[in-house]
Amino acid sequence: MKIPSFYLSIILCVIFVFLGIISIFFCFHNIWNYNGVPVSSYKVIKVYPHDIKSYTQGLVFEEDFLYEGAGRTRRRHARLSRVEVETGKVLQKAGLPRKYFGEGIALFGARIFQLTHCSNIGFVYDKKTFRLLKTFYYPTKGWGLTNDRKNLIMSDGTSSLYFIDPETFKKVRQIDVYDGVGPVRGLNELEYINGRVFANVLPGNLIAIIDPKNGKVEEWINMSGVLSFSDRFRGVNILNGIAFDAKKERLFITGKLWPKLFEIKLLSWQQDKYAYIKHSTFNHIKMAAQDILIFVARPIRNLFKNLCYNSPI
Ligand SMILES: [Ca+2]
Repeated sequence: MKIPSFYLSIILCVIFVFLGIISIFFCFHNIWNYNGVPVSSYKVIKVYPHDIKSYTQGLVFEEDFLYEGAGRTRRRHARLSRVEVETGKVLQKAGLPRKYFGEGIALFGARIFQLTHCSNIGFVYDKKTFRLLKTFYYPTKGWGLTNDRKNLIMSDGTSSLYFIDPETFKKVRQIDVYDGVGPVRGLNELEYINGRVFANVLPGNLIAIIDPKNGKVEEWINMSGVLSFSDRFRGVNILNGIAFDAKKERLFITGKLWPKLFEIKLLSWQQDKYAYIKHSTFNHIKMAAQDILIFVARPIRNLFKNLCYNSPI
């Protein structure tokens, strides 16, 4: 039987519309829910300068200043810095010996604690003078660090968070972090905010908001699109700095070698559906466009780099 071309066109149109709807659904289905957990978006409130040579591994805010722990790079030792927020200017610093790769930091009373990646050794400094007071041992890798006013809370790149006594450095307890699917591995930089642990998860652009009593991820923040195309093109690394100004309720975000520090406001799907859809959809489209541009532009840039390198001039 021969199907008339008119009806064939109608059938094809219906199939294409159906496939289009399915594609859109799969593109955006995890905007407001990921692994069975609600996803929040964000809005940038203010942008501040950030040291592009700082391989950020830990970030804390206290009494008008940011404290930043940075890892070792080819040209720089790992270090601890006190930074002016508005200008990004380093006001005070302490370097680690070359053999150590600096990781997460936490402030506790008059002391600053800093982890190292694979050396099983942490450093304790006087907060005012940055004088080294002592070192301490831990058996795991060191990634992120924060505190809940009682214990230090530490991550090691797995799905575990360790609660450590800041006087004896003994483990008090341990929780395993999970979402609706299973364990959440790659927990990295941490920040304790209003009774919850914020942790960025490696790899990706997601920050987990964790209940420290049981390890349950209550919410995700999708940080996609926070860096512009030109900023991402500089060879920046991942998001890895979360700090909170409790007095003014300012949430700061930055990353390894990022040129900017962002003050952001969370946009919850439950609280403001319109703002959430507007911002998260825009950020997803911006991120996808940036990825395509970078995918196309990088080989072209590398080609010109090689031409310059081979030039006799
Ligand atoms: Ca932090």
